[in-house]
Amino acid sequence: MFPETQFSASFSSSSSHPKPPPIPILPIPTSQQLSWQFSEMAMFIHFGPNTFTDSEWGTGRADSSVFNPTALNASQWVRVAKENGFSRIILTAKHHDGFCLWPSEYTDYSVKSSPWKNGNGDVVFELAEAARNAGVQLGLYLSPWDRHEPTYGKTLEYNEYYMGQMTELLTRYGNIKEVWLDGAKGEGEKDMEYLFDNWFSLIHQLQPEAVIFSDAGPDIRWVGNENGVAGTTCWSCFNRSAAKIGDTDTKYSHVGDPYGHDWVPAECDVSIRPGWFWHASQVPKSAMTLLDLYYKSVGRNGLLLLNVPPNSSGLISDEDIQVLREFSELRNSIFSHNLAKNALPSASSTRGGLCDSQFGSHRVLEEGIHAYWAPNGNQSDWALYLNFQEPVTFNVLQVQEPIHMGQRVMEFHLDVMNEKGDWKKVINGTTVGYQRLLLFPNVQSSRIRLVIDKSRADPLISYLGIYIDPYSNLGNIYGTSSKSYFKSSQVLR
Ligand code: FUL
Repeated sequence: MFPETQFSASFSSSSSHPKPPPIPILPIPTSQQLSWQFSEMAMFIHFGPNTFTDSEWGTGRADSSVFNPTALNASQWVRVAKENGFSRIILTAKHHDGFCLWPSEYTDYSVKSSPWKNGNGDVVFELAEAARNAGVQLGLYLSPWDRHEPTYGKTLEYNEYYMGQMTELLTRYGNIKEVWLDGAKGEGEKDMEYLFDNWFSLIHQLQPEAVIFSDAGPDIRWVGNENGVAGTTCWSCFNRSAAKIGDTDTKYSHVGDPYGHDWVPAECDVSIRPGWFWHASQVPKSAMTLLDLYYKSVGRNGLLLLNVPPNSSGLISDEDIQVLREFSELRNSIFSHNLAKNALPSASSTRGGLCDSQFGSHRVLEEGIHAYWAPNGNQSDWALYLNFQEPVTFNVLQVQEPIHMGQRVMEFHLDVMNEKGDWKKVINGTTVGYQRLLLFPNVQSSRIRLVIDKSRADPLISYLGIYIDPYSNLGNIYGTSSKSYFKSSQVLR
């Protein structure tokens, strides 16, 4: 397989018009799903009576008087999110204990019966305002399982109650970008039929820009674990009909489905601490652990939803902020400089021929997914080459597909040319999707190529990046271990 040259390239017909883009392969994302995917990382905020009672699944019997944060500041939550690369923030407006962080008309079990601000406070309002001012997107979690509400278990009454609360949340607080719900429920709890179709239609009607997350979509799916890790193969294609909220086949959710008819990408939720709610006895994960999770979620075509629970004073704790800063510094230090930036790209073929600049290989060095390289049709060999003037050393590969055209790549590998002029395989991958990051021992070369071995349709590649990550210690390709620059929670100091 050789890159095309002026002589081998097939030119488009005599027409003076440029070749149009290829046909997208279905399913493709909606504009709301694309906007969700571009946000890459969201911050989850678990906050409520559990924060004060040292519990995770509140019984719904804790007195409202326990909810009394002394220094709640939603602007601090938003600032921490924004400064550290989270463009979306999702709040537990109501968790399983049924306590509402906004003054719902349909229950007294809420902030209005708490001592906080003498019952005049509204956490959802404060967060919505802070997020709007900072340009951070807002999402809300309204737990279906409600251990306080007496109508829970009665189909009509509770569904009316839930939809009434949903309507309050989606009509009072401006633009909501994500509605989060799940099928979580303790064993032996009351049976309950949720009228999901009615809920989903209402949500989309009231907030047309929102995506709905649950174990089974409809818009965004749970990745199948609470460790923040997507499958090494991770399709955004999925069959909604094969998944059921509260009774998911987690293996199916983890990997997705190359034959799926629906576009339902994976969201990877995980907490910075062992629990979802804040507990005085728990400490945050290290920045290196978060970096590892980043590779395994954002780097596997998912969105990382990282929970950072405020403490009982109503603020995100200093030690969590410190870790988030270090995590952010690590990402900036690795990813702010694409070593491929000045390389000379070429390809096995170009849609419309070499003279067609719209789909040329140089497109893979333009940021974003809208410009992309496309091969000529009816090819069986697909490869992108990067030539460097000097040998480069790297250990991270980034590949992106223009997912608005559908997810295509099924298998690929990266080769580097050695000193003898032979291609040597560095790493294999399966799916790419919005973004694939692969970490491997250091390699050095002045010629590399990305080969697409299998694809659902002509593969399209929108971005190629190579980077050096000196912190994740994998050694180099010659087997000697590279120097570790990092000690737990002491990054870049
Ligand atoms: C689960 C809940 O049961 C946990 O408490 C937490 O909210 C997690 C994000 O979702 O389903």
